[in-house]
Amino acid sequence: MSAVGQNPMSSIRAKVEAGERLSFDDGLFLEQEADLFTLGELANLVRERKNGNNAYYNVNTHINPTNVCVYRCVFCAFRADLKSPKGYVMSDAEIIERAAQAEARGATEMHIVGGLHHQFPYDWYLNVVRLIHEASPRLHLKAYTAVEWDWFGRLTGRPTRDILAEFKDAGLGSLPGGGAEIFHPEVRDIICEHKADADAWLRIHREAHELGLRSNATMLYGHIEKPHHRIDHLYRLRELQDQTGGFQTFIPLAFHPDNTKLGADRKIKKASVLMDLRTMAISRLMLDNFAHIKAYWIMLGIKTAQLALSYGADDIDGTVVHEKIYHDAGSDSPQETTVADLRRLIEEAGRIPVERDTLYNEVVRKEGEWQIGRRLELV
Ligand code: V47
Ligand code: SF4
Repeated sequence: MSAVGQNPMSSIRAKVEAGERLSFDDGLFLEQEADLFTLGELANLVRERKNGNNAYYNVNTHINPTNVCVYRCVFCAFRADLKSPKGYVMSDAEIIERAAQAEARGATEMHIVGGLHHQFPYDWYLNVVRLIHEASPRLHLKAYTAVEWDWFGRLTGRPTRDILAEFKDAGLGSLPGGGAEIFHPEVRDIICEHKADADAWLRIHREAHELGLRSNATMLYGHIEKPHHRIDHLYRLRELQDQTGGFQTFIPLAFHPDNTKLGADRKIKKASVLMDLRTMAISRLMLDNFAHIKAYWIMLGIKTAQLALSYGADDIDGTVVHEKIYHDAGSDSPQETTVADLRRLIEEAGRIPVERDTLYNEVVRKEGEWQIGRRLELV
């Protein structure tokens, strides 16, 4: 019983029903004591309050121009050393061809992330965005994580704000949420010690928001982190969102241990479905100022993504195509799916499928063409 004699769960329920904010201790209580059904019930209440019965998807594609990376994050199965036979670099022609294929398939978005190559100058990364934007101007370019922006700053000695502005002029549309991992240094210093720290990640997203660029946020869970690290992570994101309002979607990412040093050294198994659903629900409850929570089907698998639509999630990401990060780390979900399958997945879960663009405008399709429709309200 709490100091005022009320069971913590009753007080949390009352706060959620009244639309009041949960505290750090409420979050810890949910992590440690709440049962899955209660978490699901409360998260679903918030999910339906913010997004009704809609479940969003998009038609997109991923491109990872290189996997060669100076960093050695121990959870990453995607990266390659400079001289490794696994390393690759896409040519300009391959990049343009990939964008043309995406356009031909009716994609509205290209998600661009990759390694930080030991030898490539700043202009190489800028050129990727320029090339794609000039060849396929209708594609929204959601490009480079805060870790990459931080690297561009280290390469050039320039402020990241100026770099973001230069990329925006070259065709950058928004920032993906990767690279956040776990902010708390007790964990970050072990799993990715050299790359952008929490302050740099948050500062870069703030700068992007101030320049009018929207962004996403992620959290990598199911490895060495403890409940208080996850709540601390959500808390820091909520604080920044209070100040800028620039985040669109939060995506909890389950650690996939295959072919990773972290998985091998600590003998970590992939998170259970229960852990996936609990994390989804707690994220929905703590991030009261985020409009959307994404159940990334490539990472969760289709069955768990369907369930997650009743545990706080309102978005399942897109058709994807050419996914590497999760497949290198053992994901057994397909690399791509069709719009018909995505819509069926959503309908089977009892939700209404709505195609969105990256910025949450409805996409209207007619006779093989697409147009931007009404703005899907952000709450
Ligand atoms: O930053 C890397 C994670 C992220 C592993 O913004 C791993 O819409 C689990 O951020 N197991 C990149 N996770 C992916 C990402 C993302 C994905 C989909 C949509 C959006 C969006 C963003 O993947 C990395 C890292 O946190 N990651 N390796 C692994 N073995
Ligand atoms: Fe490099 Fe990103 Fe992999 Fe870290 S997670 S090793 S920064 S590719």
